[in-house]
Amino acid sequence: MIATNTTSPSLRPSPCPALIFFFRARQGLGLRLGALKESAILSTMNNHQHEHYMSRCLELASQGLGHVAPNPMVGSVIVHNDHIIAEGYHEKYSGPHAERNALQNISQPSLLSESTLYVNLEPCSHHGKTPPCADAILEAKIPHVVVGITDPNPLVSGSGIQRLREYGVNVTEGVLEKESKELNRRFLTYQTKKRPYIILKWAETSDRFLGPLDGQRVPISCKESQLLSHKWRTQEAAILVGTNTAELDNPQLTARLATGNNPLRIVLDRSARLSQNLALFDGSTPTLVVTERERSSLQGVETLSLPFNSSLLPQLLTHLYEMNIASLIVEGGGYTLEQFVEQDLWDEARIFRSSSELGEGTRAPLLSTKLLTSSTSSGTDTLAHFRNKL
Ligand code: AOF
Ligand code: ZN
Repeated sequence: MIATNTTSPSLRPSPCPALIFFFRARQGLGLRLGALKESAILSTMNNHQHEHYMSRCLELASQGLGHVAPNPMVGSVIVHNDHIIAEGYHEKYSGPHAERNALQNISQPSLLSESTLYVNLEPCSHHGKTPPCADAILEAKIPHVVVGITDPNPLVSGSGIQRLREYGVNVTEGVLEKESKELNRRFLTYQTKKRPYIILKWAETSDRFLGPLDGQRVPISCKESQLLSHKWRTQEAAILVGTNTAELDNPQLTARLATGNNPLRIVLDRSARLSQNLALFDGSTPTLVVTERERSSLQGVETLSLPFNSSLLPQLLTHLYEMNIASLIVEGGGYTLEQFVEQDLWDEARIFRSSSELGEGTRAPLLSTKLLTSSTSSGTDTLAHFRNKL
């Protein structure tokens, strides 16, 4: 759905000094000429062009994956006469936002007053780690802004668009809305559900076992799938396993086969029984131990004490939200994955299915085939992708 505004002149906010200057400059003849230019620009822009430039925003934004969380991935392009004259994206957490980066890259500032700025997320209106993007747009005198989706962050939540409109900027909303939501599904879940976006990941045999009954570690997925799962680790803020997996598989849970950041390692250790010698406690990257005990004797780890009852996972997820962790990948084992599935605490599942058979073993969790969204190949494995209802 695409919506374009009309401004409400009765609602004038109290502007900052820079905006007063801009606002005065737009009074009288200047404003009328500006309005003429705006309508000429708008009439020549069609939906197809809007989608074309918005898809470039999404492409730019996606480069922020693994670098900007818990912030959203945002890209922006500035268009003059159907040509991109500047681009930018939110490159790293606490760095400048997409719109400011695009404005920074402009070589002919005189064109801004006849240009359209595209951005896949509503420009912000709050002073966070950076000043409001809506003000930067107003100061640049850009007459038309095209937005993908509104920002659910309660500090913004429509007020960025409202601010632009109040100062006479024409705002078109909802361009590539579905695609914009898809790209920022982690951020949207984190902001609206107050918990990280949860991805379940496992590898199963063709007869749907995770491994043999004796808990021995048997490689199931192929090399390509392993490389892919390391790449996935660089894209999420945290990775979680249960006690048995930590003990029997002794995983490192790092992204060592890929280029990028390691996620925070989280291990459930109800009775604080895990040994200091495990790879998870090698200090190479931070680990959080969740236990029922008041403290654990493990060195060099953070401990979180929670009751291991039916509210363990919701409580843990709330803690992770408070730690600014916007996404979590759960890599096993069977019991832990099952808990997330049973409590319907998952958003996405990525399952590698190999051609090998085990005959017996630990059963893989079962997801409704109605939730299967794609089935592709990954080396010699099949990668099944599931999405939980939104
Ligand atoms: C935008 N453009 O590129 C991004 C936005 O602490 P800060 O200043 O970085 O603000 C973070 C919030 O700003 C974030 O939660 C989201 O609401 C918005 N992110 N907004 O206009 C951007 N990254
Ligand atoms: Zn911003």
